[in-house]
Order: sequence, then structure tokens, then C-alpha cells
Amino acid sequence: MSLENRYSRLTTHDSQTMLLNKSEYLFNKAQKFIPGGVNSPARAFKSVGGVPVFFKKAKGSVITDEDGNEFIDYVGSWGPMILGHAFPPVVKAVQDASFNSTSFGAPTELEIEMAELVQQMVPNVERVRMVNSGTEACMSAVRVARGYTGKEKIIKFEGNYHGHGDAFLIKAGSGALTLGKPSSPGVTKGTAKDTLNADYNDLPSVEKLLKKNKGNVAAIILEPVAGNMGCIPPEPGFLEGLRKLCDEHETVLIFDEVMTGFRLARGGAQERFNIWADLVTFGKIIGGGLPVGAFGGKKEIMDVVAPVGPVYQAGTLSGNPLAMSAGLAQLGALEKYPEIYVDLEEKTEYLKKNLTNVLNKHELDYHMNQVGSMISLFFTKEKVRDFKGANSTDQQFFKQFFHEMLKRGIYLPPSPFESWFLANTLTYEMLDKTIAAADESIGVVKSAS
Ligand code: HOZ
Repeated sequence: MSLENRYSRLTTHDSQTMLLNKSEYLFNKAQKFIPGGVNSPARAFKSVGGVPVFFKKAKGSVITDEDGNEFIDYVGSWGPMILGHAFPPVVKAVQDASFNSTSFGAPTELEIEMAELVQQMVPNVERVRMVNSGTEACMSAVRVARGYTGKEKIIKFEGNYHGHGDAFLIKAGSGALTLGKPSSPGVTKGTAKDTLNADYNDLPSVEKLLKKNKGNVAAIILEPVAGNMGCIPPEPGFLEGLRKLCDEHETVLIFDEVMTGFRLARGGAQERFNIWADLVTFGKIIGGGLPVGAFGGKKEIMDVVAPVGPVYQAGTLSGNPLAMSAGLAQLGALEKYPEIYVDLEEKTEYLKKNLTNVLNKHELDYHMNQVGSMISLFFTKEKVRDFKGANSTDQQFFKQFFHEMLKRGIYLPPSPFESWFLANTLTYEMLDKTIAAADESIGVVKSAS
């Protein structure tokens, strides 16, 4: 089926008897068994409308839907696929490991290899604990910070997203923002009162909270480059200022590097900006596409974690051999070939430069943020530096742009509040195709509006 067919049917069908494409059929069926038909809300196309694409396979940067349509992928499973889908060493590592059992619930040598490799790549991670997702990593890091300091409150930033732990679902980003519900019912008032929200890139807002809650802030947690309200870089001095404030107030600085870890450099945002947190959380790339997260940092702090210390944290599948093998294969490649980061950055800059030309040609209001291989296009003339900025872009234009791009075989994140993630398997030919598609798409959306 051609993409054109998919779309003509999507936009014109109004009869139950009309043949559905496979994504439509599967989405209808999924909703009978799964809340909203998806296992994570950001996938539901709520902010762009229409039917989520159901995929069946991917290789490198080409992802194929259930109808056999191929798309150039800028989602990369929301970050993990920095080396492209089905990266052969990851596939082989998973296959090999599975023959020896998928889980022991007991220690393995692979876990030590992983911990050593993480420390090699991110030197301030003196101790690391493996978990099963970025959410778990962030929840655990905050518990550790509380146990270590004996303080209760945390400061986070509006529009940042640290997974779906209760404490983080107050003014959160990502899917929560996409659904227009940044604060979730089900979070108790007790939990909410311990989460303080500051404005991203605004040090005075942090200072104010620290002053007001003097002696009771256990941690400041943030995405050092925000990726869950679109990509928003830290302004000069912001990370430095937070480091200083944490030292002054004996507050643990937690960098949520679930998106940025092993992506912006081998040592993530910490290495890129040369600001070192006390605790760091990981997810996505560290698992090579398997469900993996990790938190780690200074030995002195991590020693509060059970069984060394009293702060409890556990998991039957944590550090399981399949996940460790996949992660080791992917991190191993990034460690061995640091030129991948140069290549990725060049490709992302090429995309940015050429999209800029297209946007200027169409005399459109836009703002593009890019750090390494993370990039976001916002339809606004203002600089986007915080949640307020991200939330005041032209979301209707994005929605139409997204669908025009999809029609032309380009799969972007289905929300203006998510970063695009590039993989080194993207070729310049694919980038050129993307740029041409953007040119056409913008032309179409502009003339329709
Ligand atoms: N929270 C992820 C994006 N920031 C989305 C996860 C998913 O839907 O797979």
C-alpha cells in the first residue's frame, strides 16, 4: 500500500464497512484490551490526532509499519537507538545471552562488566545500581538523596520529565504535557507538598525555593538538556549555578541523563558541559533498546543503598543478562568509536542548517534548538528556553506539519513536546529526503492556513 493510500483512507473513511489499513484495525482492537490502545501515552498521537502507526520491524534508520510502509525514523524508540535499529552487535549479544537463560535473579559477571564500562565512560559514577527503566532510576535516586541527607523536599523544573514516579508528576513534561495533564490525579497531597517546582533556566526561581525551604531540600533533579518539552538547552551559567547552590545548601544535585546519557558525549551532558552532578540517572541508550535504567554517583552517597546502607531498592530482573548484554554491546561500540559522536553532530547540524534555509524561504516563524544529536523545531518566533516558551508555540501548525511529514515517509515524534533523536545510521540521502519533505510539508500547511 502506498502512503498516499494510507492517508486518503485515513482522512476520507466514514463507514464501518470500508477496509481499514492495518494500523487503524490494530488501534481499534488494541483499545478493547489496553487503556487507550497503548502502553505509554506519548504513543497515542493525542497531540497530533489520527491513528498511531503500528510498526512491525526496523533496520538502521528505516522503520516499517504493519502495512509495509517505510519511514525514516527520527524517534529512535525515544532515544535508545543511537546506532540505529537492530544494530548487529546488539542483536547477536541478545541472541547469544538468551541461550544461557534470560534471568537468574542472582549476580553475574556481566553486571560487573557493565558497571566498569559505565564508570569508564562517566568517571564520577563510582558506584552504579542497575534497574529496569528511567522511571525507576529517578525514583530511586531521589530516595537515595533523601536517605543520605535526611531531608524531605525535592526541587524539579516545570516541563522536565523524570518518568512517572508520583513525586515527578507535578507540572511534568513529555506525555503528561502532551495530554494537557502535567499534574496527575492519584498523586497524594502529601507527595505533592514535597515536590517544589522551579522554572528551567531560571536560577533565581531555584534560589527562592531553597531559601524558603532552608535545610529541607534533599535534591535538585533536572534534565541537563531538557528533552521532554522539546529540546531545550541549559543557558550559560545555569548548570554551574545549580552546582554552586547545591554545594552551598548541602543538597544533592541529580542529573537525569535518561535522554542525554551516552548521547551528547560518551560521558553525556556532564562531560559536554563539564559540570558534574552528585547522582546521575540513565535509561534508553544504556539498554540498547531493552528495558534498562541505572542510577549512580559518588561512593559516599551510593553507600546508603541496601545492602551496604539502609535505603532499600531492589528488582528481580535488575541487571538481567539479556539487558546487560544488549547494553554492553551498544555502550561498547560507543566507547570504542568516539567518532560516532562527531558524525552524529555533523549530521544534526546539516539537518538544522538546511531546515533553517527551508523555513526562511517560507518566511515562517520558527525557533530551532539543537544540542548534539537532539533537535527540536518549534513554530514560534520567540526563543524557547523554558516550559512557558515551549507551551506557547503554534501546536496546530506542528500537528499539520507532523502529518504532512508522515505522508512523505518521515516519522517524527508525535508531539511538539518531544525531542527528535538522530541515529548514526541516517545517511545524507535520508537527511536530504527529510529536508525536501519539510519544504513540501510547510508549503502545504502554509497554503492551507
Ligand atoms: N516518555 C517517553 C518520551 N519522552 C515516551 C515513552 C514511550 O511512549 O515509549
